[in-house]
Amino acid sequence: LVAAMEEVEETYIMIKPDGFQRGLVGEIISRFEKKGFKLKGLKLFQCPKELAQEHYKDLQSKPFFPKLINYITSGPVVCMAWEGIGVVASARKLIGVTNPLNAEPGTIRGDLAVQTGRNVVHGSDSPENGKREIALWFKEGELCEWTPLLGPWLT
Ligand code: RTP
Repeated sequence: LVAAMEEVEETYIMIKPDGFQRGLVGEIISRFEKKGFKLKGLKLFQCPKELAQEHYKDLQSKPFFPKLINYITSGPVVCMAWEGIGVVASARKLIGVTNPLNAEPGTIRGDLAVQTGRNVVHGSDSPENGKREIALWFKEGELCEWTPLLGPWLT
């Protein structure tokens, strides 16, 4: 378990349309930057319906699926790829649980959101889904491989 937690991983983080419209982009990115994770991809993007459906395909039988697709495609999202040791689970902790009313203060959803259907940010739930989602949302050439010049704490 300890070894698994020390793996370098990638996760797909997305600021949803409500987070973007509310002007929370800087605040949300800051939390991942300050934690010490490494940003490898970043873009503002109007998501087509087909992509939203593919991203959330595991939820397609849920009653809220059509609403979820309308929500995610209602305006621009901010797509991000983050890398780091244990970044998948750590990002989920930083984000907080799905229902913002149950999310701990100090988490993004706990501090900044109220409704499950407007919970401002997405984070991959496993390293496999991190890879899958980054490949789904980013094209080749949109990700940046870079070496930190400031010190080893960023690697
Ligand atoms: P996400 O994938 O967005 O990071 O969210 P999550 O893992 O915390 O939650 P998940 O169960 O995968 O649900 C995905 C998103 O669907 C919306 N949702 N609405 N009952 C509802 O109306 C409902 N349940 C889920 C939320 O936006 C949730 O983040």
